[in-house]
Amino acid sequence: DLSRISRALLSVSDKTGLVEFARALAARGVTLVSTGGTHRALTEAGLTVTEVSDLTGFPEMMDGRVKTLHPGVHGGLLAIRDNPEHQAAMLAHGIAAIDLLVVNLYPFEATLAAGKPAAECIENIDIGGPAMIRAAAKNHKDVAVVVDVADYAAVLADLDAHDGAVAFATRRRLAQKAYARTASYDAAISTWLAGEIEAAPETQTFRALGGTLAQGLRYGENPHMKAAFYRTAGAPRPGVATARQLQGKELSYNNINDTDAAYEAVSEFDPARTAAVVIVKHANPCGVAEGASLIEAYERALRCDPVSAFGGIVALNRTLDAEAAKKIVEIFTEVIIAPDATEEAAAIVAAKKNLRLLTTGGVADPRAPGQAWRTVAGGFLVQDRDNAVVDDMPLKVVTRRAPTEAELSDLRFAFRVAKHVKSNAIVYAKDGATVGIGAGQMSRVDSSRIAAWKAAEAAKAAGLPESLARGAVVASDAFFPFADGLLAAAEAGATAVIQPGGSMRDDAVIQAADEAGLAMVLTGHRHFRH
Ligand code: 93A
Repeated sequence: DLSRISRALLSVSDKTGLVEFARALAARGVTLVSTGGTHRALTEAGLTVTEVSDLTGFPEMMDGRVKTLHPGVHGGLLAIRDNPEHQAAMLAHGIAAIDLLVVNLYPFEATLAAGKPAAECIENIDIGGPAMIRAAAKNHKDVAVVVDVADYAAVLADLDAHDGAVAFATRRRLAQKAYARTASYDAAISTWLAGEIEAAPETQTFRALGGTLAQGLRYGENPHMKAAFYRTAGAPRPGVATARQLQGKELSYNNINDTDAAYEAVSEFDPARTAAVVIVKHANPCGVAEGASLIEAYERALRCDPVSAFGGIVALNRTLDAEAAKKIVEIFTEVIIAPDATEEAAAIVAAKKNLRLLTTGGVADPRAPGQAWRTVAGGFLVQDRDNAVVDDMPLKVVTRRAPTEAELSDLRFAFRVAKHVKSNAIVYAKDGATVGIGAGQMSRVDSSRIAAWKAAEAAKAAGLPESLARGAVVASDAFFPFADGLLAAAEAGATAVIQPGGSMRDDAVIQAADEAGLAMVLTGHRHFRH
């Protein structure tokens, strides 16, 4: 798997570390070949270097636009070393094998960033460099390609460790990096050109993220913002991007965002175990419940916050049936999304012309790996999707009183929901239904108070004398930094608590729980959602 490096072609715009690297290669018996400016830098440093025109039989021409684009170079990079026909072709045409390619590209991105005129940006689009990089990377079985100054030292170390060869594992890693470089280089050029021709947003910024246009949108979060909906490549995940819209108005930007939140949340509930419904408003659940049937789950989810549910998104984890459909269409709803819908249910929904009905073919696996992106000014963040599931977490009882079986089941339910509520998230639950949700507050104690207040409001709306928080359990998406949030829950009537733990003041929080007679379990996992 080892091939000795005997000839290297160096062609670099960024000449940082070049002379030292070339000198180290020469000292190891490597013959050096290079292009105009690189050649000059090396000979000035006293090194012996062949000019690339000696390989091609052509001078560099057209302001350097054509210097390495020639079989004398590409044949040397692409020939398969143990292929007799390739060897014969090299011999017949006087092509010399190139074992190591060192290229960094014309500084297109830097030229653009410096605000240079278009003609200068164009001149800085490298053609020969990427062509060589891609050729060498394709032939990484025999050739090593270096596109980053930062890799010089590692390549030298590899040469020394392998008797003048670069190990296959290194060559493959370098090839991967090489294609990443040419891909990002072309993406930068394409994004720039899109901006130059004032393209629609769908061809501008978003292209760089990779994906195919699913739908142009009337507007974004607000009417003055243009927007588009993209589907990403890779294994399709049942959800809003892959769903079939059976009827209703065109989805809006906010609909898609909220429907995604709702379906990702309802996918936490295994349809083989229970029916479940999530009602979402503004990307937060305002009611979540399990039930023996979808209609039961829907009615219990609705009871949590019937006011907010108006104009909401309803996600179900089983085939929408007629009974549930009849109940859902009683109030104004924007979107219904489910794995499937019976014909009868679809007919009931059809009576509401605008109501969108989406079917996905199945629920998504909450444990599936994946990535989540979001933009920041001048960049974007990438992270793993939160695929931690409470059922997989060993729960640690930290209070004198352990939760009862019923409490434990509700604690898991509440934490499952809290994962899908914007932080700071506080979720009250009882008998597999949320009864009060506090979302998106800047202080945890405020979320606690809001959740408790919502539970009292829900009781009033249902004509019940006592807050729904009484006898419920409570989940917190992150640890309680102080005892106050926990005490607010106890005051509201909660009997058990689930939270990640890990606060400096865990001891004080546990003591407060004990004093209030609460049972508390720690998950060791945090579910921030910002
Ligand atoms: O203008 S090019 O696209 N045409 C070429 O044939 C070519 N070959 C190498 N640019 C080309 N290069 C690039 O020249 C390399 O990618 C490198 O960035 C630069 C090095 O030129 P010099 O050695 O003259 O400084």
